[in-house]
Amino acid sequence: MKRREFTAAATSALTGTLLPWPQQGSRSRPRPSPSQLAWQRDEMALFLHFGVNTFTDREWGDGREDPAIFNPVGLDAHQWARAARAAGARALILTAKHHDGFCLWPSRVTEHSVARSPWRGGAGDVVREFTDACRQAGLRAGLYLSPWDRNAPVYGDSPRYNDFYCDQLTELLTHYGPIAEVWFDGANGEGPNGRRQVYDWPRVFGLVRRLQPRAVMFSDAGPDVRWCGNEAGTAGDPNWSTIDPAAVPYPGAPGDAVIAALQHGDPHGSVWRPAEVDVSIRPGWFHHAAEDGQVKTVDQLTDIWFTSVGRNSKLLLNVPPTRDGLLHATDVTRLGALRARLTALFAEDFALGRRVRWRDTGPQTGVAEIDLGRTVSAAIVRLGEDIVQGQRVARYAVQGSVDGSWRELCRGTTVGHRKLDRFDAAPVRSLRVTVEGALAPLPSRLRIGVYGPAASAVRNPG
Ligand code: FUL
Repeated sequence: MKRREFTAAATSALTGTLLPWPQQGSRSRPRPSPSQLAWQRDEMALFLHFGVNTFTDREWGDGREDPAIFNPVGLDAHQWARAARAAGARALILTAKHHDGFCLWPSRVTEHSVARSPWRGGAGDVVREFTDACRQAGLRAGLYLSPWDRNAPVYGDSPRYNDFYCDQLTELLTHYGPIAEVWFDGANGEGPNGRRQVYDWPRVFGLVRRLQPRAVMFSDAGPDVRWCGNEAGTAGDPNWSTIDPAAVPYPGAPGDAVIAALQHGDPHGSVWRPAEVDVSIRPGWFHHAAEDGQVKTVDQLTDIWFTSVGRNSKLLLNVPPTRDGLLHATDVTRLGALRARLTALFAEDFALGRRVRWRDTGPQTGVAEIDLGRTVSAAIVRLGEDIVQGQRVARYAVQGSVDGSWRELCRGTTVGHRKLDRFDAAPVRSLRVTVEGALAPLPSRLRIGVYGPAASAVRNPG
């Protein structure tokens, strides 16, 4: 499908128009690799933006920062890991190097690093403390290595910088044990010599694959996990985990069609490349004391959960360490409160253990009915496909009834790993889920859960 056709299809799906879904052999549908599957099943990771910007109060450093400013005297990576666990996150990603080029580990190919800072007498290594703490806490560790480097003199001198960048990647991927995710952002500005770099992405991707074959690589262009197209916490709807690789040719590729492809994926895409939703708990990515009063509320974070994890994405929630090297108390409390809210919301699945009666209504459509055994107040429906087999559902509707007269509770497009719908609380005794369209026959039934309204769930965390 060409880009324009895809955009039209996505728009049409958004407005609810019936789309003629072409039949495809189920064998030809892309499926996730074991690493992509593990990545998605984690559902949430924390993102840690930390570096010289933490000390200059900036979001983007210019590469001329003095390493002497980096001195997070109270740094305790175990505190980061504890907060991640309390939030229910299963992985953490650290900015080993941001655009300013300052390395949080003692890189051998530059002096612009922790080795020139007063922290731990110049003998410290944040990447080491971070990866050790993750491992001890049973969390997966990921690293962000900004391709854009405003300090490296060879930046813009393309072959030399590509060597330099691959040397840094090699250090990170060979000295710190298993790395679960390597994060490439799309920013690509000028270096200190005013020149722009031409990155050698095939070489970079090949190197990661060789050194850490189990790691997933994130970028606009994957290859394993794609950016969702915004930093607001919102995946697209629909959201296919498949995409046409030609739609986003390289990280940072501009244009509305690129953003649409990142948001929605492509039902006919030839590769499995699910979306990751990166968003900060604060206005900025780095910690700024002036933003301590602007930490997102539990309601806002819960909304983000529904528009990310609840739309077949993984949530990468940024929680930046302060100059002390610790997560701020407000952020830590908020993370714990988010987990408590989610636990309360999903405490009781009224459909659990109830018999699901499926009826095929066509080669790719079907209806499920569940008698809940009693009348409940329903407010959330959770659907899930067995994505080991790929993603197929394109359109569905959910109805509820108390006495045989059905009323629609919600409807939607894609499902994938997890789809969450909220609606005004309604009394429901029987639930009906109709798959109105799918790309291919469903290899297995949808997982269906139904939950009560937020207010009562919070009052009775159960
Ligand atoms: C972007 C960067 O420019 C921001 O500073 C931040 O790191 C964000 C996650 O990625 O490309």
